[in-house]
Amino acid sequence: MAITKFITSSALLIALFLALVSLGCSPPPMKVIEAPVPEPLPLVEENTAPEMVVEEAGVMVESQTHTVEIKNDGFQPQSVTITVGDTVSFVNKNTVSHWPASAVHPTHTAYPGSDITKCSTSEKEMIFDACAPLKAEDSWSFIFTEKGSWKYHDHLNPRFTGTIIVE
Ligand SMILES: [Cu+2]
Repeated sequence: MAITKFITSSALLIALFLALVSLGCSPPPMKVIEAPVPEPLPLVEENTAPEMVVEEAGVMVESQTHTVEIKNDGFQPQSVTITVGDTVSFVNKNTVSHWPASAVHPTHTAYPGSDITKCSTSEKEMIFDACAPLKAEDSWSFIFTEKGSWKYHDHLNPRFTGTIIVE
């Protein structure tokens, strides 16, 4: 009788141990018995949610938008100092079209990654180049991610120039 009991309880313990090992749990057996199996699911959700919130909050809080107007005598103001991650919005306040783009005319390659030949590709959203004329009251925005002093011009009227200083 005693041997049978011993074997039965040993078998139970082994079965418990195997179940725990297969669950990947390391805490003492007594506590794990109380913990139901579906516990890990909420933990995964909790780990994902805060990361997304932090990213969104970081972008929302730190970036600013600066406006450069394009008038019949050029860009106003001609020089703007911004912080990395800030946006510059170019607004055409003239009656004719303008096309803000990175120096140097006509290749537009001064700003890292920019090149007028990318205007016909999917990379056009990533470059300091409007890639098209802005009509009156149209605007075009670019987020500056590279520190430096970046000269630009109006591709339709290259004597109009300006500088964005990114700190
Ligand atoms: Cu140009």
